[in-house]
Amino acid sequence: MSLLPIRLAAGALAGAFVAIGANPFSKHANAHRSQTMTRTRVTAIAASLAFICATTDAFAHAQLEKATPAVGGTVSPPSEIRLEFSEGVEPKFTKVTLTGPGGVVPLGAGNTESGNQAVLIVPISKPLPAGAYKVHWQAVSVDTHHTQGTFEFTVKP
Ligand SMILES: [Cu+2]
Repeated sequence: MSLLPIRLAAGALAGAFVAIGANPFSKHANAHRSQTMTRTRVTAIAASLAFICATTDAFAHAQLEKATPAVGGTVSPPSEIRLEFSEGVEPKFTKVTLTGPGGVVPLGAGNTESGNQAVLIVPISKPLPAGAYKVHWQAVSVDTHHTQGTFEFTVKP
C-alpha cells in the first residue's frame, strides 16, 4: 500500500548505478549497453509503426479528403485540379489523369502546395469545354503507400 518500499528499491538501484559509474573499467560497458538498448527500442518502435500502418489501411494512407472542382460538382471551367489528402504525398509519384468529352485532357506537372504536402495542385493548360469529366488519381504518400480513386465533375457551358 505504501510507496516507501518502491522508493527504497529505486534508491538502492540508483545507488548501484552510481557505484558502477564510479568504476572506470565499467564505464565503456555501460555506454555500450545503453546504446544497444536505444537501438533495440528504435527498431521496436519502427516495427510497431509499420504494423499500425499495415493494419489501419484506411486511416494511415493518403485518402482524398476534398477536391476542387468538388466531387460530383458542376463548375465553371477550372484552371487547376486541387486534391487535398489525409496525409502528405510525393508529387513526383502522384499521378492525375483527366478525361472529358474529347478524351484525355493534357495537364501540367502536379506539385504540392508550398507548406502543405497533403495538397496536390495540377494545372489545366487549356480551358475545358462544357461536359462531364472524370479525374483518376494515384497517390504515393510520404510513407510510400499507394492509394487511388476516381471522381467526376461537370463543367457548365
Ligand atoms: Cu501508410
